[in-house]
Amino acid sequence: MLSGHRKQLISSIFTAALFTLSSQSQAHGLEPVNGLLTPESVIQAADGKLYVSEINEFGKDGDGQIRVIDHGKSSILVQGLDDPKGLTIIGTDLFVADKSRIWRVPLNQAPSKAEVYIAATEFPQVPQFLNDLTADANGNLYVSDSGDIMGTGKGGAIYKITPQRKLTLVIDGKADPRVLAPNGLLADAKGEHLLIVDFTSGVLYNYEVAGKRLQEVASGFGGADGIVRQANGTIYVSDWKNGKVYRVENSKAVLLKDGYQSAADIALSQDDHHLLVPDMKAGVLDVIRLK
Ligand SMILES: [Ca+2]
Ligand SMILES: [Ca+2]
Repeated sequence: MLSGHRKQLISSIFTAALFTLSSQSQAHGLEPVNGLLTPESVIQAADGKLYVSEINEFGKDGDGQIRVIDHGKSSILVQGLDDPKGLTIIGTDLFVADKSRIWRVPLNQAPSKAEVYIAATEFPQVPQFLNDLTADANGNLYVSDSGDIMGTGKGGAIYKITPQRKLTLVIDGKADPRVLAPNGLLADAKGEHLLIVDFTSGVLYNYEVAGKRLQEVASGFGGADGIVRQANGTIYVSDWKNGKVYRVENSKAVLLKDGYQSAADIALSQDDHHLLVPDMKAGVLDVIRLK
């Protein structure tokens, strides 16, 4: 038999454990967020903070910004950007693709300041629509230029930028006519393969960098936007045009969730089991629990 005192102690330990569990899930801030200003992309840092790129008015320069959501508390990290889109983190630096240039925002400095990392003139041709960013484990950045995405739907390219800031063309429509308006990118750790989704064709490709081989993985992703891959290998792709998110299964697009106005550049949470979906036109960041 337990004494009354002991029972009470055990019960408070149990309560404390429950409280810790619930505050840990809140600590990740993984609740849907409303009132965002045309959010395009999201990323969760190792410390749990969420960074969201906000285009604000599309085509208007200077009103774009990066929002940070820390334990559910929202604030503006940097302002004065144009139409910021893809985000990636290397070490303590946040990189942002913004129309024709790439910004670097050191996250270990306060107040935060965006500096131009790669200017428009450093590309072999001035980018028309820089879109997604990804990084490999060696610190190389990859960026997609979706070209004339809103017009002819082609003219895109993908570039690689080394940690020494050397920029090279990876692939474009001249090298392979299937490259139309590349949008979502995902590099593997060694930078040997790139997953690419094309906004115009809705096709998901695997690009073998050394062999320069572009292979179709699956199709039917509509106005394909973001790509992520869970640790177990499952790939998810968002469809901006049709407001849907798909899982890739046996080389097929299998619907995971629909009903968004425009499912933009998705991200995985640090725990690998939540999909973060910026619904650009709705101004909402949604959270989908994954298996
Ligand atoms: Ca803008
Ligand atoms: Ca995108």
